[in-house]
Amino acid sequence: MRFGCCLPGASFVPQMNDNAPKKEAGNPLEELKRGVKALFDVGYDFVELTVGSVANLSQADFEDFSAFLKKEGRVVEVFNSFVPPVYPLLGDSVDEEKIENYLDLAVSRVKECGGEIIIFGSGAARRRPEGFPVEKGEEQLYRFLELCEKYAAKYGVIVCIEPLNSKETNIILSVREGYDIWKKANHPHVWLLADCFHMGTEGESFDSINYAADALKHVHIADLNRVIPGDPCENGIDFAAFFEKLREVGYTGRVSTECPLPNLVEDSRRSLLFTLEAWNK
Ligand code: LER
Ligand code: MN
Repeated sequence: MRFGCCLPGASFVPQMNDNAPKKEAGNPLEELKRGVKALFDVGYDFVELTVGSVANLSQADFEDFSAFLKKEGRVVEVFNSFVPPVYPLLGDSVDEEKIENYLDLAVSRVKECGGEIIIFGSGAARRRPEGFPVEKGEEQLYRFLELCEKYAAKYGVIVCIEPLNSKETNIILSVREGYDIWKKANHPHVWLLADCFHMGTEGESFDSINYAADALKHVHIADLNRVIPGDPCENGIDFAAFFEKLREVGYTGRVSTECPLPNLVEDSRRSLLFTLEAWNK
């Protein structure tokens, strides 16, 4: 098992902003470098960034970031928040040409950073507009998964479908549903993620991990309300039970903490220590 941490900054709840680095965060490039270095220094095995944090950089800034990774001897293995809300994937305003241009740039940059996995949560982009026909929305979703396959295969990465919760979007709200869609889509570069925060928020049983085991390629962890694992949380997630499930199905992939971390070093370290202890119990 390898433990990682999502670098907060650009939002991990895509509908909260347009996936662009926040102005008040200072220079986004320098923030990014500082954040990546800090998480590795804390002791994480890998770091997870938003796709936007590299896709939104100017070409010069992106080259600077790539050079920084090389100099540090680091790669960024996982990227989340694949598609910002400016590229709706369902509904009447889907613009496939724009989506493809974005995917080509975004996936190529992910690959250049050493990325192996891209997480397709993107709750706002994949939301079915109110009143839009369900079947048509489904068709568009499967069409988007075809595009995922096309660009993931082109650059040699995989895309994981992320089941979310009903506050964030209105399709793929359980690991079971994600698994069924994964199976039907049947693309060699498209897989599945389980996020215990969304499962807990929707009241989905961890038994779904058994159901979806053969599709799982990534895991996110946070307690309810995105509380840091191990911090006080009323009626929160039973991480021991969640990890037991992962162990039971033989999951040996990556697990990322995905929480707001106002004190990056301190907060991320606390999560890592708790997680290691819970896993090794
Ligand atoms: C959003 O709630 C989330 O869990 C992220 O991983 C989205 O990509
Ligand atoms: Mn997640």
